[in-house]
Amino acid sequence: MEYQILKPALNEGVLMVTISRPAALNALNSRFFGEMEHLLENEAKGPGIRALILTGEGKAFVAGADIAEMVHMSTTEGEAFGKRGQAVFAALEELPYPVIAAINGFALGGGLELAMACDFRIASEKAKFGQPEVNLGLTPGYAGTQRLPRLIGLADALLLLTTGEMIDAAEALRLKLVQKVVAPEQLMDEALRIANLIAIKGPLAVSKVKMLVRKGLTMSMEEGSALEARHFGSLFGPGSQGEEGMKAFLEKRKPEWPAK
Ligand code: CO8
Repeated sequence: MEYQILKPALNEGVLMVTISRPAALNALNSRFFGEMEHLLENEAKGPGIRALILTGEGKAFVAGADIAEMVHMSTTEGEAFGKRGQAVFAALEELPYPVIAAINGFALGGGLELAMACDFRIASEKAKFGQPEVNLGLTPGYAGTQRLPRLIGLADALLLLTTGEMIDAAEALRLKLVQKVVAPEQLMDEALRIANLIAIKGPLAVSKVKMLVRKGLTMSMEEGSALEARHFGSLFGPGSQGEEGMKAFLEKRKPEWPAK
């Protein structure tokens, strides 16, 4: 597929994906979803990928779903557009390695929903956040009503969702909607620094940590702990990544991770 909106670039195990439709503030249209579906099935599944960074070109990360495309949709089309986006964001969330949103500017509506489907969010001091759907007579449609309260709690989520108010990066940090705020010129360096830190760790361990934490949130303490014990055990044994990591420590050298 020839990409028109996404710009993927792979460098030392880190897949950087830039959303580039700056004339419409990177608003999410059908073309975007088609390209993202393709990227998630192809580039993102490439061997050796340890982290993905998602960012936007220009003054927006993403200013929402494309209002010009949505305005004429019927009930059925609106529901289908929402479900397609939900499936794409869920597939992004389920990638077997961390996904980092590097939020350079506006992250509004579907744009904030996209950022929330990432594992963590690093923001520029210039970034702005909001769920302004109610201004348009809409609700969020890409699981924003579900992810926002899970990330920042019930009342703060309802406040943002019902007022549609835009907040700045400092307020987003206070709400723990983002994990770090940096100067605009440091944004990509910081996102890359974190991705590179992850990229040298035990790949299976990182992947399992992500899965265990995410799955565990839907389980009881007992079920989650049992799942953890099973996966912990699976990292031991001859030729395992756990054995290599522990041996490397004892032999005072860097690990060379085996494939499994
Ligand atoms: N969709 C389409 N085009 C957009 C969008 C958008 N979401 N946001 C901005 N644009 C376009 C503008 O129309 C404008 O185009 P043009 O130059 O052709 O007039 C261009 O981008 C630049 O925008 P502005 O001139 O408005 O730039 P400003 O710097 O003055 O303002 C803002 C920036 C504040 C971000 C402003 O553009 C804005 O308010 N945008 C809309 C934000 C918004 O309401 N987002 C939520 C959209 S709804 C949504 O995301 C629902 C998700 C779930 C969908 C479920 C499927 C059914």
